[in-house]
Amino acid sequence: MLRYLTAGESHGQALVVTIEGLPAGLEITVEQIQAEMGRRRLGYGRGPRQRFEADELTLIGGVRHGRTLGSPVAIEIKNSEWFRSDKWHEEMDPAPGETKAPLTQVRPGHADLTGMQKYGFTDARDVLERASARETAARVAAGAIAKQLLKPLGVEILSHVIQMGHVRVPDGAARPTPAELDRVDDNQVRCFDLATSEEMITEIKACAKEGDSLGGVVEVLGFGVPVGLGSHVHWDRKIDGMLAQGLMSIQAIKAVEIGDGFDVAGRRGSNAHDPISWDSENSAYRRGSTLAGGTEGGMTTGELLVVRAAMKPLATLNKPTLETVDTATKESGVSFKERTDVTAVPAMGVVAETMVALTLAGEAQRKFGGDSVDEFVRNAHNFAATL
Ligand code: EPS
Repeated sequence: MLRYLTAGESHGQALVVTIEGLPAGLEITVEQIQAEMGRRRLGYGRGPRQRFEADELTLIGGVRHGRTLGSPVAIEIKNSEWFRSDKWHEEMDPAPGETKAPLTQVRPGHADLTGMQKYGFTDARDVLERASARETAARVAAGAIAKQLLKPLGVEILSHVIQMGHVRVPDGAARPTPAELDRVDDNQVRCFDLATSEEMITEIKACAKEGDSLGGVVEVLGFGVPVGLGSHVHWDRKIDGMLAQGLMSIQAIKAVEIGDGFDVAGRRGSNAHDPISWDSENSAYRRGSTLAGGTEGGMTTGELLVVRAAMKPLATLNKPTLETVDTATKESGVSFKERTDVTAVPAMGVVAETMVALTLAGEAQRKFGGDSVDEFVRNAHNFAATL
């Protein structure tokens, strides 16, 4: 079983992540992890912070001479923001004391108000520092390792943006393959459809001008996923449920779709399922379409995994207009101005890949087991040979 835990606040000194349950002998380097983390900073529409956050990381446990030891892997990611000014040293100081500038005007749509009520805080910063999507940097570090574990099984995971605000790629547009991932990452909005990506950028520019924010939808694709991850036997072992939980846990995600979930709901049964055939050349069963998104009965089918995640427009606006209340005075006003991104949808795709990778890697570990990577891969190959 793969477990991971992140800690750290957006403007604190660092983020940390501990990953437990990795087999020994997995090749890991700082550069590999750094490359994935760099992908998370991509995307037109991010705020100024992404330009100076270097996501400088240190492997502080579980890896020796470029290989995992089977012990927990611990990673620290410094927050460049902390080192840039004294402001955050004072604001986020762990030593006893108090802030001179509590935030009391809560942002609608953010965790601020409910978090303050739940934890008994009078300063929204006590909530928003942890609720911030900065935390996903630590997840992506863990996800880079999960991808590395899936690699010898032949699994590759990628994402692309299919909707930005109201601008959506046309139905039936081509999907990128792993060989085309660079083309996606090179695109300013990580959209594979060039014409649509230009419309998306126009929309972001228009939105930025008005100090507003944009949500959107990403599609995550899993190539080479083994048959039989997850299980039909218990509600909490169903792979689609686990994928949905992983994706819904990403900041600002409000909906998850497996395959063509919402479209399929409106079809007749005779037209809503992926037909099965026998491919005698490769001695394998095939599905003729991807309506089910590569899962049936809570298990992966071995076909292309297709999952989508919808992100709401960020609740922090560069030009606040949303009505809210000051929690100290109970007077109404507009929510406070905080430096922010116009949209984080392109970056969210990389985080969504991470959550899919961590979910699949965890289930692959559960199914194939093994204390070393060799044993894990051998078990997977032995299973595949029985199909
Ligand atoms: C975020 C607001 C912005 C983002 C941040 C998440 O940060 P700041 O307010 O410090 O400029 O840039 O994202 C990251 C720092 C990151 O690494 O993704 C928010 O409110 O969630």
